[in-house]
Amino acid sequence: MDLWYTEKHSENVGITMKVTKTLFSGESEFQKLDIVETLEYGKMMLLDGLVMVTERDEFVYHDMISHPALFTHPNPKKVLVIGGGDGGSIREIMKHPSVEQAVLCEIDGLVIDKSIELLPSMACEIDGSNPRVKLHVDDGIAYIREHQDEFDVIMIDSTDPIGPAVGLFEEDFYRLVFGALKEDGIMVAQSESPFYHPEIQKNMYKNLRAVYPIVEMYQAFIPTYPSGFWSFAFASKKYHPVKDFDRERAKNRGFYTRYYNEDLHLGAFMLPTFAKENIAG
Ligand code: AG3
Repeated sequence: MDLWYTEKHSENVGITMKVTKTLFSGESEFQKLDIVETLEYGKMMLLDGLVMVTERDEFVYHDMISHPALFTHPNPKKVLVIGGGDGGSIREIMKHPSVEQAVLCEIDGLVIDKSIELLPSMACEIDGSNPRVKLHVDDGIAYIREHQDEFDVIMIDSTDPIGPAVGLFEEDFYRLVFGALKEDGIMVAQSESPFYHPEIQKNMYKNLRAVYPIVEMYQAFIPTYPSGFWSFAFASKKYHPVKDFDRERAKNRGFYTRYYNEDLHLGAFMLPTFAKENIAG
């Protein structure tokens, strides 16, 4: 029997992958979680039926949610990830020797547990083996409220703005994140597909601009997400991701990144016209 999984990207379009095995299928109090084995993309995690990560292309997302901010900030020491229970973002953050502590605040403990069990290539730094990493199973909004003026970089590694993630796209939340950052802090958030989600983007960037003096969008190629053309929001109190970028420092980073590099850092902030239009002020 052939088994295929489809995530619908619009009413009439979707992405389909051949599945060889279901490794886990269950439900937490927040959402439905499935981890399956696919033929071409390795293991794949779905939340409420939406593709979160696959082993084959997660390197793109996790490089790009973490390294642009960590190479723009001159000395990131304390980093917070909201969401990101698969651990991929923390894995990349841990490559930066300046980082003394990374905190993962994920609302759903089931996502963390199953990632440690079934996705060790991503969860390798959240399995308790790294003393620089702290885990909190908690609502990100509640956590941020109690940790003001603390972080150099905060990453919002969320799902789409439906279900438990809705609040992570709102102005009030961005204001709380602003407060949780030190005076030169940077926030990054996954910001959906410029091709399929212009309305979400318009709203999200408007909300960010109401709070941060520097707001830029950058892009990455992620084949298993809607349209493959994905984006991130860079919101900052002081440092500009292009003007304040130290190319030499990124070039001499001393660790391997399969997607990110010092040229791409700059290139990623160059946007096609339609994407600029989505978020025009
Ligand atoms: N974050 C998921 C981005 C949204 C994907 N959307 C979709 N497939 N419709 C992934 C978390 C990885 N750490």
